[in-house]
Amino acid sequence: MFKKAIDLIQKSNSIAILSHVNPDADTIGSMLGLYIALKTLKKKIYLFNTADKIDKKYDFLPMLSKIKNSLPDRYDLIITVDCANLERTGVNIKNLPIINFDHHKTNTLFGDINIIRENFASTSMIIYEFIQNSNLRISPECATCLYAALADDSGFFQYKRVDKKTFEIAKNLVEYGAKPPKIASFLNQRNSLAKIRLMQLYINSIELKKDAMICISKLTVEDYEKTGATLSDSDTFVQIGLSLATVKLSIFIYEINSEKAKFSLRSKDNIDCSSIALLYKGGGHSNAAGFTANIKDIDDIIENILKKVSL
Ligand SMILES: [Mn+2]
Repeated sequence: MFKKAIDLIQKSNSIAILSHVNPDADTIGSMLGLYIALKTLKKKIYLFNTADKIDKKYDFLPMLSKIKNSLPDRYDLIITVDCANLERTGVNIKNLPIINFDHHKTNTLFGDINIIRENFASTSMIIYEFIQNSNLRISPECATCLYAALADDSGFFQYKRVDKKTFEIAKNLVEYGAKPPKIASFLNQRNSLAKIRLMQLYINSIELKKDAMICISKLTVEDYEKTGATLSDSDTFVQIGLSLATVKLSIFIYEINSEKAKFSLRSKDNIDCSSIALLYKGGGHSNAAGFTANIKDIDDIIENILKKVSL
């Protein structure tokens, strides 16, 4: 598969690399790491994300300014990174070959070449293996992007899929020049007061259900407005609920506008979040998944999840 992918890349003149909507460190870091490695092939490469502006949190990643929210009219190959389905790219794609690099359990195998590793803690680990197998070089800049993606997507080496291989790749990326303390500090120690104030509202909203095994929390549009925090400021709040000793499933619902809300799910042990998310046209991993719903349906959905989930 790696060989087929690099052959297809070699044959193409211009390539669009697509990352997912509401970008996280894995999709951004994988895209930039791949870009930096492929740059030596002297192809025309476009980097795309739907966001108007990428979160400041990622401003330490090399080449971040190359990511645009528009694409040229023509390019002859698409590469997606960390996208479980094509809709996640936010791009309407017709009749172009696609290479799909991803680690989501719910990946729909939409590519012509699908390189999926469900057991990997990040998509950037797949990009690392691809670069190594394609005889491309991993520069310190590339290593920084791939390491940041790996550290962030694995919850800094905490989540379920972290294993020997995760550390092997992390170790190699450090040898190639990634600096773990610096990257951790860039990602985790630059919070705004607005974010901490929003966190306070998140914590206040917590309700425990089913013998305190399910944590439900909510933030409204108004909560974001009055604190001045952004949607991405609340990206990791769902983990706070999950950190409670008794909680096995943390459900965080946040309004993204006056009509729609996002459900973010995190679980411990064998509770499968992705199967819940799939019921509502979402997706994800077994311990981390999400979906979008109408605000008016929130209560019904919560009731339904409480009824269905077995703990
Ligand atoms: Mn990922």
